[in-house]
Amino acid sequence: MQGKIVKGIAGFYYVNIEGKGIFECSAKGAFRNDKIKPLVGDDVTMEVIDETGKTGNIIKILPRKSEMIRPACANVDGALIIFSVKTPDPNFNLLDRFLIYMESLNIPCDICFNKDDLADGGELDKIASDYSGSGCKVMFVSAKKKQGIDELIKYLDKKTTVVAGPSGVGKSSLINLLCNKDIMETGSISAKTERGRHTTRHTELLYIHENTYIMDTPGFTSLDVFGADTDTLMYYYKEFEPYREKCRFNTCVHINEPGCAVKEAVSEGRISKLRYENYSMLYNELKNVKKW
Ligand SMILES: Nc1nc2c(ncn2[C@@H]2O[C@H](COP(=O)(O)OP(=O)(O)OP(=O)(O)O)[C@@H](O)[C@H]2O)c(=O)[nH]1
Ligand SMILES: [Mg+2]
Ligand SMILES: [Zn+2]
Repeated sequence: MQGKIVKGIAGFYYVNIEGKGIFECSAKGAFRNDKIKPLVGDDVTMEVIDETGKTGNIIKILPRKSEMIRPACANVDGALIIFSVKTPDPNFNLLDRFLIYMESLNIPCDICFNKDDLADGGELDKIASDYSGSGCKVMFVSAKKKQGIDELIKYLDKKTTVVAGPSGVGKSSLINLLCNKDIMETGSISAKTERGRHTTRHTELLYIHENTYIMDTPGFTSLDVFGADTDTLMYYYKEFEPYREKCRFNTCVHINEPGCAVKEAVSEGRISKLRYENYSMLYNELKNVKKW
């Protein structure tokens, strides 16, 4: 039997077998000697001990395609960063940090903006245009109005996708719709603070349909700029690419240098001002880190 580990709790692994459901398994297999610890997302072979009681034993961990540390998950195909267009307002600087983090791990990353029922067309167009050069697909959905859910399901098809985003943007609400049941606990936002209630605490892979899984993660509120330094940060901004070679100095980091083609493109509206300001903010932050 082959299956996928969807959850690990206290030495037990929960393995989903296509068409049969989830089996509680111990891991007494030979791989114990190989110093490999089973991870959520691992594809495994297992023997069924009790078909009705749904227990089993993991025999072997199949070779991993990839391994992600935070959150811990094997065989992740992609990340979907979820933000809301309102309540809470998007923190685009945080969004860029997520994108940089995922790209530094070589995980393909796209963006889903939820709560599009709360914003007008102009606001949505602005966001779409700001991220049109980022290399990420940008989707707009509403969990409340159940809009865009079919498109999301198509997007996720046959992949294992990790979902990340700040607290309160509606990650769990969307996942409940995608899985067609109330699995994830959702929280209401306090009107005063506009902050979510941090309802998601552990990581678990949820089965959507054949070979299609999604992982909810607890909301992040801040994140270090992983994977980038002052020399490499610019490469995470794909929209700079057509201009980079045209700067007067080939060492240009597009901050204060004269004759900078990137800055010129920003002032002419060919590169999003918001994205450039994020770049410049993160650059200065990294520069200060280096000084320590
Ligand atoms: N207006 C509107 N509200 C939504 C939408 N989706 C979710 N909400 C509300 O937003 C609040 C937070 O939703 P959750 O799904 O718990 O958010 P989360 O991202 O899982 O939050 P954490 O688990 O804290 O990270 C809840 O009150 C939801 O009812 C939407 O599309 N539109
Ligand atoms: Mg949640
Ligand atoms: Zn430049």
